[in-house]
Amino acid sequence: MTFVKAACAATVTLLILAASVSAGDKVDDHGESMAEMKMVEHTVGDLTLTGAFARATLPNQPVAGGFLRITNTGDMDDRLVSVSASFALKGEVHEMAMDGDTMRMRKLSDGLVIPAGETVELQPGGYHLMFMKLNTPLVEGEMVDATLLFENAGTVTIPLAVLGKGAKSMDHSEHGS
Ligand SMILES: [Cu+2]
Repeated sequence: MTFVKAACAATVTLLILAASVSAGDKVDDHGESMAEMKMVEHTVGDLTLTGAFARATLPNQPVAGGFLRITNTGDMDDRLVSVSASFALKGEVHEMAMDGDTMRMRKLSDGLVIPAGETVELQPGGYHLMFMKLNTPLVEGEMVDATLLFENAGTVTIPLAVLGKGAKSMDHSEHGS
């Protein structure tokens, strides 16, 4: 499972980068570079969201995945209930799970719990945002907004950096530039 190890290494790097950003930093314009995006964090209630990205899509590709890290600094569990975006008619929260010998994704009907004091990764091969019935392709290098609804923290709209089709985390963005 070399992929898992690689993902963990990326997590450590990103957490170090994230730690250098003061808690009050909020970036609302979409002009930041990809390098700066790695350090951007958005806060809503007790939640801190970092490293948000989506994968570029081919024309007519009906779905796209979205990924980010969610840290709950509070002492109460929260729950990612739903996701929406203007570029897709429908958004869902998905997980990957074994179905017999096959890895499949499926909708988390009850949402994704973000336990108090913990960090949950939405990453390729695991939990992810699923954007369906896209009305426009996602183009590498662009930024797109997605709106997340949390049970306690409420609603937050964050920019997703659109990375290459094989991107596994924000850490891989340098390879395309
Ligand atoms: Cu999915």
